[in-house]
Order: sequence, then structure tokens, then C-alpha cells
Amino acid sequence: MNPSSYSEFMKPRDIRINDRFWGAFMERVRTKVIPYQWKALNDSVPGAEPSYCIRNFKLAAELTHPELDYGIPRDTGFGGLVFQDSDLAKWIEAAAYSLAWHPDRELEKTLDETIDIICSAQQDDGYLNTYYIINGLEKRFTNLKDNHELYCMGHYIEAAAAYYDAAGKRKLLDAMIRYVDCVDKHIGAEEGKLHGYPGHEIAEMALIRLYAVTKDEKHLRLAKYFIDQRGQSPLYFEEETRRNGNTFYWEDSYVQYQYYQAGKPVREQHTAEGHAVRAVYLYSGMADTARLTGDEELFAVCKALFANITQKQMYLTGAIGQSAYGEAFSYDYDLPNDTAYAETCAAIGLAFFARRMASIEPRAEYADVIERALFNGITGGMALDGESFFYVNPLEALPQASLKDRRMRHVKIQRQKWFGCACCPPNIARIIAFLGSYVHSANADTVYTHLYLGSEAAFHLAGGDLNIKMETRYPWDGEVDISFTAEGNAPFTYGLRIPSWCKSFSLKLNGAAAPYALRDGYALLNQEWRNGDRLSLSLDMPVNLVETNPCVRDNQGKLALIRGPLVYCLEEKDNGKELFKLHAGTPANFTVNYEQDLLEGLCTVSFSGKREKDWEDGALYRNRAEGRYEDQELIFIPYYAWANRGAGEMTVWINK
Ligand code: FUB
Ligand code: ZN
Repeated sequence: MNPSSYSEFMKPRDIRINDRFWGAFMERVRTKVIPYQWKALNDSVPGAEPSYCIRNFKLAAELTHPELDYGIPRDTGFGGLVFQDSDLAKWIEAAAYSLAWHPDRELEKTLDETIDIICSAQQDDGYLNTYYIINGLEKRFTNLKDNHELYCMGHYIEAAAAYYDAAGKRKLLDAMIRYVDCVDKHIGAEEGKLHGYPGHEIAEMALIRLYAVTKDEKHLRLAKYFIDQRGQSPLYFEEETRRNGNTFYWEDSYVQYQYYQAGKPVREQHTAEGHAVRAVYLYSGMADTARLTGDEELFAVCKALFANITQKQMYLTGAIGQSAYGEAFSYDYDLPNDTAYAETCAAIGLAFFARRMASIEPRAEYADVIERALFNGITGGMALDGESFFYVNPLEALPQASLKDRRMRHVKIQRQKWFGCACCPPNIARIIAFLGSYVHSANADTVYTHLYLGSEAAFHLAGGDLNIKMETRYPWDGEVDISFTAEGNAPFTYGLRIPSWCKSFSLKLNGAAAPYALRDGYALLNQEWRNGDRLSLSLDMPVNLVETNPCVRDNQGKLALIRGPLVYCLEEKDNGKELFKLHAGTPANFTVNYEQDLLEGLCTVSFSGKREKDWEDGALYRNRAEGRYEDQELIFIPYYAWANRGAGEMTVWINK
């Protein structure tokens, strides 16, 4: 690890996004998703599963302060899942980010009023979790393994820090500092404390974020403790289960512990295992901690885990977590397309992890993964109207299998309005609302551009202030114009990511060939920048057919189509039923068409393929014969846009 090459991703308030593609997603989140989710949290979306989230907080506030009356009968009881509080925290976080690019007094007022309710539920000692406030505080901290108290705390810390950044308001932040004090009194390495840690990670990275604001060593220490205590012997979750009469949910002991990434100390874990969201949230906290403490050993573990995920367990779409059993990683090269779990939150967590790795070392492989997940596995989780969501993101969908096959019951072929377990929709909202913070990172003398999108960003470097403006039609073409505004001359190194999908590019500075050096996937230009300098990056963006490592049995003999950062798919709507009978034709002459009126505007790709004909005798088996094929034009759309035109089949991989 080399601290001089660390870089900080910028805050959303330092960048203005005016991109055709991402601007539309962000506006959708601001104008549709955030208001829609607010209704969902208040149980007022007709036909959607109730959330109970706001109701729980109002009830908890009334129980804490009997003089308050929000109109919730005191015997109402807690509603929803044990971690229901987290949905509101994610909504607050997303709404806070949106204020950075679109100030909104009404929304800010709603946030303030909601934060008042949340803080009214807080106990005198700082404790704040509605499940236990409503069900009995004597039981708190008795099931760290499954009851998500520290997970909800982590999400509230993230929300509090986001709102503090966006609006400068401290009320929720101070409440969370008090909650952390309370947790720190009860849980930790010292004698007399519970030697526990979160069953569902996120508190680790959240505490690091809190530390960035408070600079209170206690916050860093607690994050580090949670990381290093995990998986130590004797295993806390076993002791806790025995002591408190809890139960173990998973039947076999291997899954039992690795589900929580607790089967062994984290420094001995080199393959991603267990519940996928938990895993990548943990790895994100580990990367943060390694960076702050200069912990080389921990960073080496992060690198091994990142490599294992991205080289052996990641779908082409950036989705992770192959198995519905335990919402978990399974094993290397196991990438089933139709039974995939591929939870939206897991792809989001992978982007969190990659972003942290990118800030430690400038290697394009990290931002490549961010881009892959953002353009495919994450955006595919939300309908283009912003009002329905996927939890599970398969790479192949067959309506009757989802209906009739137990193994595919989790795979929905249409996005849902809301979920009893509604972790994914607000997670999509918060990452898209925070997108500005994934574009560039910088240190005193270097700026890296990781994502290409229309934007203007302000930097304060050792050599002076600087603005970088990007104009592009990415992902529909690979031309990016970048202009600089600086007061006087600004000496700094500028690094542009050359995406791994791009095999040929050109870079011009003020119209002439630019003097760059290529290092670890970044084209680096080290010079004095003058006001008005212009860079033109031209990334070749052909359609490519890709294949998978032969160890992946599910993709043997199959091809997928990508163009730039986008993974494409076939839908029944354009290609008829039984997509599994389709084969790619040769030679592959692709036609790329930008269709303004299709699915909010996108490029379709078509090329000639074949469809295997049905057998005339209808037999189930026959001796091998030459297949009879008929020609068929194959029409692909970007994966993120699938299932926006009614229910039907979809596949990413087609026969060679
Ligand atoms: O446990 C909280 C969230 O619910 C997880 O992150 C998701 O995988 C879902 O199980
Ligand atoms: Zn989720």
C-alpha cells in the first residue's frame, strides 16, 4: 500500500451531473423513486406489501415519550422484519444525496420532521432500534447474529453522515454518535463487554464514515474491533446462541458460520463465501480500515477476495451471489443463469467494495467493476418508470419456470412494487443518488476519472483550483470531450480510465496527439494544465461477442453480446418464444440503432442468427441428425431495460 497514491472520491456536492443517460436515472430517482418510496414507507402504496417502517418509529417514539401522540395505538406492535428500520435510513440517505444536486425545501422539511420522530424514539442511553423498543429493551443485544441491531445502526450512521454533508444538520449525526457510545459501552474487547460483532455487516464501513466526520478514535477502533473479532474462537455466535436460547437457522455447520463470514478470522478468508450482501459490506469495511490504518495484511486479504469474486464468481452483469439458499456465494465458476439469485443489493455492495479498493490503488480493474455493476446488475433492478423493482436479477428468465419450478420460485419475471423484505429498492435509490461520488477521485496532485458521463466537477488541488467538464453520449458512443478551467496554470497528473472492454482508443490534447503513459489501465498525462485545455478521448466501442472461461459449465457453448459497458439480452417481445432455440449466426454483422422512442431511448443491436426448428414427429429423442435451422434476425436490447414491456422470456447467453 502506498499512501501517496491514495485518492479520495469526491462528494456529490462538488459535481453536477448533466448526462443524458445517468441524468435521466438520477432524475427518476429524485422525482419518482424517492417520493414513491416515501409512500411505501408510510404504507400508502395501494397493492404493495406494507412496510410498517414509519409506523414503527412513531410507535417507538410514543412509547419512549408518552406525551407524544402520532395516532398509533400503543398496543399496535412492531410490523415487518426485524431490520425494518434500515429501509427508512436508506431512504434518508438517498434523499440527502438528492439535495446536493437539487435543493428542495419540502423534502428537507420532511427529512427534518422524520429525523425528529426517529430521535424521539432514542433512549436516554442512546439506544435506538424500534424492534427492541417496541418488543422489550431487556432483550436488546441478545441476538447480534440474526437481529440486525448493528446493521440498522450502520445504515443510520450512513444516513446521518449523508444528511450532515448535504444540509450541514447534525441532529441525526449526534443521535448516532450517542447510539455508537451506547453500543461501545456494551460490545467490545474489554472485560465485561459482549465480545460480539454484527451478524449482518455494514457497521464497519459506516463507523469509518463516522470517523471521517468526527475524527474520534473510538469510531475507528470499534470498526477495527468488529472486523478482527469476527470468526475468532470461541465463536461468539455459538456462545450467544447457547446463552440466550436462540436458534441456528442454517442446518449445516459450514453454511452456518460462513453465512455470516464468521467461520474463521477474516484474515484467513481468501474466497468470498456466505451471504453475498453481508460479504461485500464486510469487505468494504475491511478495505476502509486497511487504508486508514495502513494494514497491509488486511489489504492483501481484500485483494484476494476481490480477485476471487471478479475472476471466479461474478456474473457478466456485475451481479454476485449465485445461490438462493442463504442468498449466498456458492463456489468458483458456478454461475447458473436461470436459478441465479444475484440480489440487487449484492451488486451494489460490490460497487462499494470496488470504490474503496480504487481509492487505495489506482488500478482500472476496480472502476471496471463499478461500471459493469452500475450499467447492468444495479440499474436492471429498477423499472424505467422507477416504480417497481427486482430483488433477484437472473440472466435467463422463463415465465413458466418461475411459476412452476421450486428452484426458480425466487426468480420473478416482472419487477415488484415493493417487498416485505425491501432492502433493494432504497439501496438502488441511494447508490444512484450518490453517483456523482463515483466519477472522479483525486489527491493533492492527481485526478482520476473513473466513469464517463456529462458533468462538471470542482477540485481543490495543491497547484490550485480546477474545474473539469465532460461531455459525452456514453454509453451510446465512446467519444468523450473533457475541458479544463483553471486559474493560471495547474500542474497535476490526470488519469483517464481505459475500460477493459475497450481494445483501441485515441487521446488528443487541444487537437494534437496527447503525451500519455498507460499504467494499470489509466492513461496518465502529467503536465501543467492551462485554462481552456481540451482533451478528446475516443474509445472504440464495437459490438463484441464474449465467451466465458470453460470452467463455467452453464455457459459452455454460449456467447453474450456486449457493447461498451452494456451487457445485452434477448427478449421474447423482439425475438419470439423459446429463446433457448436461438443460435448466433456467422459472420456476425451487427447493426446498431439508436431508438429514441424505445424504452426511454437506447441502442438496439441486431444481427443474423438461426432458430432451431421443431421436429416434425414431435419425438423427445432421436439419433443424432443434422439440425434444421431457419434464419432469424436477433434483436438485442441492453440488459438493464429488460422486463419493461410486459412479462416474457429473456436471456443474456445464446448458443454459439
Ligand atoms: O438482512 C438484511 C437484508 O435483507 C440483506 O442484506 C438482504 O440480502 C436481505 O436478506
Ligand atoms: Zn436487497
